[in-house]
Amino acid sequence: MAFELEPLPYAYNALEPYIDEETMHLHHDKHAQAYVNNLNAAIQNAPEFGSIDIEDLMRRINDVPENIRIAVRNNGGGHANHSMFWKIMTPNGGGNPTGPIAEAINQAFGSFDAFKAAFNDAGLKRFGSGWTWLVADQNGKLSVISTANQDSPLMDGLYPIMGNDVWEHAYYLKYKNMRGDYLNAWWNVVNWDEINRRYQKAVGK
Ligand code: MN3
Repeated sequence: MAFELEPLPYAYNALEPYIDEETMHLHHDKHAQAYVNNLNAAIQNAPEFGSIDIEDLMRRINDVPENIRIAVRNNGGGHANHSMFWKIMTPNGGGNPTGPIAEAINQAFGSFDAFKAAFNDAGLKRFGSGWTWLVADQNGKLSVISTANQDSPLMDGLYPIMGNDVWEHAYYLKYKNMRGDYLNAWWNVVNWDEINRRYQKAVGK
């Protein structure tokens, strides 16, 4: 058994003009593929971890043998994070949130605008590479956090409802050093249907 990179659920140019085609090719076919390849290489000698769901693997990171734990944390985290990332984006996405997540965001943050500002701020302030997240804890309480590198919120018992990748590979070709512009533009491709699906999975509704 091995982990596999799923194809993008849309064309490489489908998120234009917000995310360019060349970035999507490099990001998915090279960066995301490398996490999968490196993860499979790391678990070669721990095959009991090769046949579990990638999210469960992240939850159980402390059960992974110590000699491969850092490789699994980095590359398994990369695989888990990107598997979510492609799906929570869609052409013709964006706009105001819909469904249960809209209500939950208003309750937790006061308004969609306040939530967006907190999410973008966490992404902007992440020094170096990492992610900005909307997560739910085990009681369903929502918060915005940021993680470094490819660390997954699942390792801390938090469910990643949505996250944006603030590694330079996600935006540098088009946005150069302007991470804030990328963070703002990204809301135009957000897939609220998928985010609602993840929210309901997180809170069991
Ligand atoms: Mn990435």
